[in-house]
Amino acid sequence: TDKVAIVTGASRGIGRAIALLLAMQGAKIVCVARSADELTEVALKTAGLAVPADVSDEADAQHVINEALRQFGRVDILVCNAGVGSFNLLEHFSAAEWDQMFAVNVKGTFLLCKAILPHLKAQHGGHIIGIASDVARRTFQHGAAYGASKYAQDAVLSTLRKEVRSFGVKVSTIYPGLVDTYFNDSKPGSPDAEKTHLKPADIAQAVRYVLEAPAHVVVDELMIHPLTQEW
Ligand code: NJP
Repeated sequence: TDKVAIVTGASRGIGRAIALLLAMQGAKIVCVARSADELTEVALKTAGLAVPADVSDEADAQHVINEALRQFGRVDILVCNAGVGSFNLLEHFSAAEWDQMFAVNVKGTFLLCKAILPHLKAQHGGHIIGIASDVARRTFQHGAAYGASKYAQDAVLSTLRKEVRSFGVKVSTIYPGLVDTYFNDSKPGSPDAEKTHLKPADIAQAVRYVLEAPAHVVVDELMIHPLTQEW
């Protein structure tokens, strides 16, 4: 493939694995996250472009699209993966934590999609992939803010799917269970995680599967869990 793919949250975890796999398949990658050093390392590994940006900032989101188009002349794939989560009883959440989760997970997805859409519509094709969460489909204790943000992100993506299909643009949403990453200040790589968590590369394979659907097929939703996870 000679496609151009923007991957948000590419500095580590799931986004990094997606960037590496798509690059191995020949795609040109635009790596987006706030941490410039880690991003540069991933951009080097993928022979791609690093665009440090905060996805929750409207000017930054537009800058990402402008840089991608300036460098590569087109964009085919947008992976909205950047996300944050913290967990607590509802009464212990600060309003600032609530705002941060909605800013990155919901507004970040909205802003990147909004900025890329004129381009995808004009070229009459493209694929937006959202990394949501299985908690967009269930609630659990300590998950009020994160869960609410993932329900909202899911609503943004499934609304968009209906708005853009007639322009030849696909929207696919992936709903992972537990994945062994730096999410919520975790340290990936513990021996236990082998059984209890998916690997970032498992989600990258799911993205690949979704992207490989024939032109007339769209995978709307894909739920993926470790075999050991009850949900
Ligand atoms: O987490 P982590 P994951 N602007 O912490 C970036 C979902 N998910 O890979 O900006 C731009 O290793 C951050 O980069 P930096 C989850 O909700 C996960 O697990 O440099 N980028 C880093 O690259 C999320 O949507 C699990 O700090 C921003 C990346 O996001 C997605 O998977 C389960 C940013 C986070 O990497 C990837 O998370 C599930 C901003 N403002 C869904 N803020 C799971 N791990 O178990 C953060 O169901 N980033």
